[in-house]
Amino acid sequence: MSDSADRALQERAERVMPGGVSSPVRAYRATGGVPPVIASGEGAYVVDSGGRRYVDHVLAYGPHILGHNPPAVVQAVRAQLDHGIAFGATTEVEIGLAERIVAAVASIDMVRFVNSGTEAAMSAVRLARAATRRDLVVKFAGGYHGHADALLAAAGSGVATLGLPGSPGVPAAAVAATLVLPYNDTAAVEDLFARRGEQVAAVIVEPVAGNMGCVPPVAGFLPTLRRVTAASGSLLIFDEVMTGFRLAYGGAQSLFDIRPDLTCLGKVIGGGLAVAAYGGRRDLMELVAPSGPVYQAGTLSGSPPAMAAGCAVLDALAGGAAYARLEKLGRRIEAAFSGALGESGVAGSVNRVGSMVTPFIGVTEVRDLAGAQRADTTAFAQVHRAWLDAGVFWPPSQFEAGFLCTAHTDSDVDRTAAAFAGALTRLSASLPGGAAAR
Ligand code: KE4
Repeated sequence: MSDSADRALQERAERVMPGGVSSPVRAYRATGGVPPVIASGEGAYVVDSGGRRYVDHVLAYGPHILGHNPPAVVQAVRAQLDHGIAFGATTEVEIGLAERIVAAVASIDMVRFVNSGTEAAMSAVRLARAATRRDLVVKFAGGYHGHADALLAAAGSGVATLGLPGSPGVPAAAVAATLVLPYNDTAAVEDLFARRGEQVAAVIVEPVAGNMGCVPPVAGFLPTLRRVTAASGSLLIFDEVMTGFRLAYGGAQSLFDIRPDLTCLGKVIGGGLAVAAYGGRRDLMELVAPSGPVYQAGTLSGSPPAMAAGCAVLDALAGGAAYARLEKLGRRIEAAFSGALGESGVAGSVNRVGSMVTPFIGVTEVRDLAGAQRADTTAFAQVHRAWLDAGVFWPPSQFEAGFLCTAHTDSDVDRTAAAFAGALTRLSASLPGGAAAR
């Protein structure tokens, strides 16, 4: 679509929705330009309102691991719609998705469906605080667990800092019991638990971070979290809203052989419909109302069409072939991005785990938020513009992960990489010595 037509729609949107969007990242404030207004999706592609087609690496920020509108998922949702949309009662399809999740994720004995990752994370934290009768929750700078007040804690200065409100409207009291540590800082975790472990209700962590760009855990980080929480009577919560069923059928936890006490899920388990969940040890989950006193509820939790979508997606993933394909595509795009950086002379690095990938521009190693923030976001914005011009739809922020799906082909990946390489060549020419490593 022409920028002018997109701009007209964007102006219409901005009159009635803050920033013209239903979620901030979609407004392209970090990269500039006019966000395409998307009309449809099919397989690995989206089409904007003017009919222009893009290779899609946003994939709705993770859900579409099979690509858009996979026939089996559409058929399952359509069949469910013929029976009704929502009943305020348990349905067999809901039981079916719960059984699939329990069978797939070793640490999950029971699961509760909610409607967003935010709800999943806030409920898991409430449950952990109730189960341990402690208030202190530890999260990591750059970790995103939705926008519930207690988890919208920004990292203050220093290493282990009490959370600062991450947004106006979040009262200091709401984050007073939220401690923020640097991701991958095993020493800081050891030090905190040596001093205050008995006060910690839970640690909540993305086992592979995806919200500061893709940042894998360093060796020893996750095992240390498991050890110190178990030793101090704290709980370990894996926020697998993004990684769950994306990195492996058993979640990232199966890749790293860690059994958290609670797990948050979302995105993939709903196939693009509004589904998330939290689950874990039976003794903990049976504290959740109505089995126990920990209150949590939701009008549309367990929405039958969404449950049907989730069952169809998990059935398509269960055989494992999808992950082999995603790993092959992931290796291809990672090698192409790294090669392009090397050939261009522009400093940068590529972080990837499975089908989550982020090329960082201007910084040669990213293992935490401070590292990610050293990236050259102006240069990234130029790369993002080049992707859009080349018909590639990539998350509009250096601090987001790009995604692959089973519908991507080698030539789709090559096209994305070629546009990346072209942008770097232009960058290298414009920045003496390329984007200097910082
Ligand atoms: P939602 O409330 O947006 O469904 O999920 C929150 C959430 C929780 N945990 C993790 C690990 C997440 O990645 C998310 C949401 N992810 C972002 C992508 N960075 C959603 C995109 C958006 O906010 O529009």
